[in-house]
Amino acid sequence: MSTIIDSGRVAEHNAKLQANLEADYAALGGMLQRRGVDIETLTAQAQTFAVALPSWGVGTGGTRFARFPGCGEPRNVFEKLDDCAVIHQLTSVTPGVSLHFPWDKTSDPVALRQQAESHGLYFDAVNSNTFQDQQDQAHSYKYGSLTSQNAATRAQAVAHNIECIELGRALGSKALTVWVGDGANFPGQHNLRGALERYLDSARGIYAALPPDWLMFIEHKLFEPAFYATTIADWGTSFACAQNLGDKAKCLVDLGHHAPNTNIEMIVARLAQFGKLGGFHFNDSKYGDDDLDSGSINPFQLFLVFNELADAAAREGAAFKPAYMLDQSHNVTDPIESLMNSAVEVQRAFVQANLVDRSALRQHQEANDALESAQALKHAYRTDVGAILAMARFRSGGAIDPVACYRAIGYRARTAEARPAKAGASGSGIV
Ligand code: LRH
Ligand code: MN
Repeated sequence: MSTIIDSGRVAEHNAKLQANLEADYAALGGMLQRRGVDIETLTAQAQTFAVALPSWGVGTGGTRFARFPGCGEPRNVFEKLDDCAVIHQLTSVTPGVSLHFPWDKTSDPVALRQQAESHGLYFDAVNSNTFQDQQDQAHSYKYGSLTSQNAATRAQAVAHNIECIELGRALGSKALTVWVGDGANFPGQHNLRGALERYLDSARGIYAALPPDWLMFIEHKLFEPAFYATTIADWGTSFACAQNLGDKAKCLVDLGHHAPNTNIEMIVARLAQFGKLGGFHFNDSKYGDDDLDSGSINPFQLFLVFNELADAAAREGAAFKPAYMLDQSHNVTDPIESLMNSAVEVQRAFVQANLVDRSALRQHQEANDALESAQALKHAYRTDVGAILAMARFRSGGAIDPVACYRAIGYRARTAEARPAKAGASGSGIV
């Protein structure tokens, strides 16, 4: 496997931190042993964890107001892949990359696949885009795509999704994520049932084009860009559509796509119970779809989501494999640093959830001992598993401290040299 960063520099970095890591690891191991927990089991589990990177997240993001690009921005999908390779090399938990079309469209998918494989990367779910009009597009999506009143516009949107499947097949992907911003800004603008009927009719066209071993992820979102009614606004609508379409249709939960204070972990439990939990877009938010770094605002919620995933895995075993992906916008940080940190925060929630004593929890629940039930979760959540995450990285060839190693190596300065900024690169929005 070829690496973007000289692995000798990573070893140099680790050599300075190894002794402290082993001391912290031994101390944590001792403490967990007294709790009847074998630290090696948790570390081995941590080494199996993987969360995919959003190709659109390695460039600086923005809002409708402005985007302030950083230096060394990736200018095409090949450079985005290089940055993803750096993140995986240092964290060892991000082998998958989720592409977005047409932003990542390439005339040479074979070369792209070879580059990915040369860095030990693979392509996770691909994303279609019928929320923007492309240069030479025949029909505008201003009034919707899969739900458009105009049959030719719907057909165009279905054709785009089928093209995404073809591109994904060439890259080895096995799933298509369909998020549409379709909706209304005024009461009365849409016949609400009619819009969903048109959505389902179009989605059946996409579903019919899925290869036998592919999945289609329906991503719900409460609002934005529509601000009165969004056609696929919540998990209930997404679930009903996935049920209606068939076994290859599943629901994707983007943590930022819910009203404030929504009990997202309960949505996860429900979708898992009915076999329709396809995957996640992890991020964090305070108000709307803020796309902030995972675990940066409400890490306890992230833990509670993974607690439900651990419960489902305990029930369904290895067959339970939702797709884990990040979907974030990095407006004020180095995207590579934010993605490394976020991947580790998601892995942290996974390990903490595996630390929950499920049999004790069940006993407390069956005894209606609300306090001890809550404490059983808090006990795991309050455990600092940092040494397990660092040891998992170290043993998998990653960096003990990815951000410190990345800064010491000066990769960003290198890309700033190699990738002169594109004129007029500012502007707004993502990518
Ligand atoms: C919509 C969304 C969707 C992507 C886009 C980049 O808000 O979460 O997953 O297509 O962000
Ligand atoms: Mn998303």
